[in-house]
Amino acid sequence: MKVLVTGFEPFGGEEINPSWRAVEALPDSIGGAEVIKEELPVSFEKVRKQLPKLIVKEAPDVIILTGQAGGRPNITVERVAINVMDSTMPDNDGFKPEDEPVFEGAPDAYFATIPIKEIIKALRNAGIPAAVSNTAGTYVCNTAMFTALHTVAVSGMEARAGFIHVPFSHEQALDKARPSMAQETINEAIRLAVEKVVGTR
Ligand code: PCA
Repeated sequence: MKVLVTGFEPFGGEEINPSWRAVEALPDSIGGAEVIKEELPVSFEKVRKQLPKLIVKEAPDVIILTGQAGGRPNITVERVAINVMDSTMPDNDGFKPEDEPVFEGAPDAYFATIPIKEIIKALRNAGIPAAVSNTAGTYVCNTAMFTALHTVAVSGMEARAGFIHVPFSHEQALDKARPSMAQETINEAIRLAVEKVVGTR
């Protein structure tokens, strides 16, 4: 079995992105599955172009995308991706789409195909605060989740795919008065999530 796990580069003036830090720290094999790690650009355009190529090239059985949701206090497993790009904050290319589809003519939405409740249970059992999120927003993370699920759907692959948002790490929140989580805990959450998905059919 092969698992593709992605994190994002920093954005919004941050020096790090705890999602990529967590992915980088993953072992190369989890639960007997090979782990492929990739850092994605915070770019609507590049994600829509590069992620489908990466998925087709690697042909993974499982795709777990991760990103930073600064301001959320817990690990959130996304339920749904919508066919919308809408942002007041420019991406790292300076692009600010308004009410545009991720892919013209694609379905309005896709549900995650990873077992979101099982992942949350596993995290809570390990003492890590986690919950379902019913929106991945309309910024680059939602676009990445939508792109992955759409790529799997149109290419007739069997891969299961989903998205996990992580809070700011403590390092990022030192001067922010915003919720944050230890990077080690974020790392453990992503590792446990991968292990859970690999272990369920
Ligand atoms: N979080 C952003 C994009 C990249 C990231 O890590 C988001 O939630 O859309």
